[in-house]
Amino acid sequence: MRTFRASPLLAVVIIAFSAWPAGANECQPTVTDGWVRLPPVSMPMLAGFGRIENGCAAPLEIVGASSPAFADVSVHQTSIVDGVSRMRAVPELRIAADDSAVLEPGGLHLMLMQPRAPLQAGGTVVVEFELKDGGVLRGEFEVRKPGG
Ligand SMILES: [Cu+2]
Repeated sequence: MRTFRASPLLAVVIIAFSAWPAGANECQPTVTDGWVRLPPVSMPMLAGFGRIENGCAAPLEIVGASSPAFADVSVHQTSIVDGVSRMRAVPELRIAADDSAVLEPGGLHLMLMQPRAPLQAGGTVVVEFELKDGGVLRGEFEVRKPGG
């Protein structure tokens, strides 16, 4: 294989195959186990839960969210203050490198306001998280009946 070292094209191919898949796999944060809680009666406000995993070497900074299925989406944090459950908006959610954020009832959640159409159990809602660096993280959330 005397031509091996002399081929610039082969070198480019090797670099492309060794660098590209690693970058695509390791440095793309993901949304897993996403679901939206379908209330027993129609409500103007729903909650979404799931897990945002940041497998990147850099922190993930979420500064906004939107969905084609809702007029307004924001990240909220529920906490108990003086025995009363309250929630506040989280304008910037920072997830450290190799860490994840869990959105669950009673804690962090997505606040989904004013559905554009009635949601059906088993359906999917897409949410796009807006990142501080200008990127977008897309997540899918399954619509579930309470207790279902
Ligand atoms: Cu909320």
